[in-house]
Amino acid sequence: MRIDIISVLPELLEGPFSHSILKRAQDKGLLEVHVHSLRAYGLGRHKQIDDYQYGGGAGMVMMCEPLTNCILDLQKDRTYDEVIFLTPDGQTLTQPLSNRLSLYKNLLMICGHYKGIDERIREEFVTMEISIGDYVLSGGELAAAVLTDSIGRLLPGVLGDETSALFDSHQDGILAPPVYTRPEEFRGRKVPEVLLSGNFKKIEEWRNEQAEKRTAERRPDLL
Ligand code: 6GU
Repeated sequence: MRIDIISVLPELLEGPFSHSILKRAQDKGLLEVHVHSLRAYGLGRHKQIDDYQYGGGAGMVMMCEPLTNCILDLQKDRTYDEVIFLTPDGQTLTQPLSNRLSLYKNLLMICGHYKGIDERIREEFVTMEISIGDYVLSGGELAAAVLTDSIGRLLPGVLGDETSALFDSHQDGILAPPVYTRPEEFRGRKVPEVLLSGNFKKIEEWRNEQAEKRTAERRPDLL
């Protein structure tokens, strides 16, 4: 999969993809992430990308022309399955949505800043608008990083143990059960006996029970 990200602050996206699982995904050739600076498409000597909003009001709006020129440039080389605008008024990201997006070949993500982008860019180019939750971030970059991570880890071959994404919290619509490692006893707290039993049927049953209990207690809305 290839993900292109348009950003006014590309530096913000240098870290998240350079480590751990997403780095390995890129090293293995399973994922390509390309960050494009919108500034390069800015207007005039000052490379202007935002302007005052019509009708007045505080906050700048990202202009049509730089975004259009950048999007058209990228669309010359490939067809995008979705053009995603990251915005707090988009649909909320969920695991089923990440699962669906992970099946595509080319995604284009646009990070908003300031008061947002000119509405006509949304009408003209954007096919999908995604929020990562009901709170406000300073810009779309961190949301694009979250979305890219959640998609990237689902690509076949990215996770060492092919099945492990299947057991994540939310993957079955429920939370993951508790897990333990050595030592067997920590500050008087023992690892549940069943996990030491070697009885894999019992262990599986216990994990299912715990997952359901945890979900009922913490996220009854998921059940
Ligand atoms: Cl996608 N962008 C911004 N700026 N804030 C957010 C968000 C996105 N999702 C949740 N809050």
